[in-house]
Amino acid sequence: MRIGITCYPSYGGSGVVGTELGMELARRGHSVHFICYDAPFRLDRTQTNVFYHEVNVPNYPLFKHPPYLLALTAKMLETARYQSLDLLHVHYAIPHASSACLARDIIGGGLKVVTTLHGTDITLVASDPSFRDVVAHAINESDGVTAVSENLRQETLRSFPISTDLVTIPNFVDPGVWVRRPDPASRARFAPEGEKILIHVSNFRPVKQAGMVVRILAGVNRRLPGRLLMVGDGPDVGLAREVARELGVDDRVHFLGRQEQVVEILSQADLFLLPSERESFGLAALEAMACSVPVVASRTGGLPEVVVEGEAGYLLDPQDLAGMVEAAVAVLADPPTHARMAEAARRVAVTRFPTEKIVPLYEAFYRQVMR
Ligand code: GMT
Repeated sequence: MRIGITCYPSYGGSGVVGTELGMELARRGHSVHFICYDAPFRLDRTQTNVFYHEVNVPNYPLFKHPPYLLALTAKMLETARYQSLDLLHVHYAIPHASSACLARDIIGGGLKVVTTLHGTDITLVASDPSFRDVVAHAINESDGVTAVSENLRQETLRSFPISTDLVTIPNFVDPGVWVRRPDPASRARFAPEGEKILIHVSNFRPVKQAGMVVRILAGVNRRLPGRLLMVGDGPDVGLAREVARELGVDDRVHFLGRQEQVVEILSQADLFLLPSERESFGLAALEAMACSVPVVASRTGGLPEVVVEGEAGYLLDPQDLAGMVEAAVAVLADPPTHARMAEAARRVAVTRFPTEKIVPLYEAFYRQVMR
């Protein structure tokens, strides 16, 4: 098939999923054309069957806001025409699905649109009443729509006037890439012998509760010595630093910023923390699990579909700080419990969410949409 993929190229789960999916489809022989305003950060542009088409947004003194939606539509149209695309697969409804539907309507038949909903496009952005009908229209006008968890599928059906089928296709992880590679020298750089390593990876948006992550570390530290690695960047890094200073644990929290080699860092960690207010799936938790890192997270959104409770970790109410501290200590303080959960985390990740099982679901879905 000849497939156009649009996703946000910056750090964020939906961009990662769109990019990894496109590269895997290319490995499977499809021609994959990325249509984005920048090259996605995980994209290998030298890979066979992978092409990149940059969206150039015109600027003119009259425009207070550059017309991204229309620039994207124009690039989709051009790419679909000259590369004879069969379908456009857009990740994140806003505004990608609207652009794709418009491009298809201009072409007038043949081209299909598949939209994948990732979460905040539905739960946060689209809950603004003025966006609601626009997003619902883009979903209803798509030729096929997927959601990354059953919870997100249900929530979309509850919150929007949807007249089309939504199919759940979960996110995935490559078990050969995301695998624990212990390295005592690297571990020693983060924590002295005998101390536990907790880790959080995110874009530090308010929904991730980065301050709460630091509070959990402080609570754990009252019971056993531990360090916290904060990987990623975003608006709440400053807040998390402030909480660390207030609680007197700033020398125990390492802000590592954006990292390319996340597997290496996860491989040294003992516990992953994700106390988000909402999380439609929790790709970062899945990647940690694949690296045999148990998870303490919020019981919210799609997380219960990923982190099997009591096996791969523990889930608590997003505001239950004491409960999260207790759960973290329960995993960290007892080596047999930790070993059992680390093993289960890896097993769940590689048996339920491996690339080789999930990507064929997208291929089958494309075939169904094309029919
Ligand atoms: O987490 C974010 O704020 C970014 C967002 C995105 O679209 O990049 O992530 C969403 O999509 C990911 C990939 O499907 C999911 O793993 C995340 O759970 C989801 N984030 C939220 O629902 C908050």
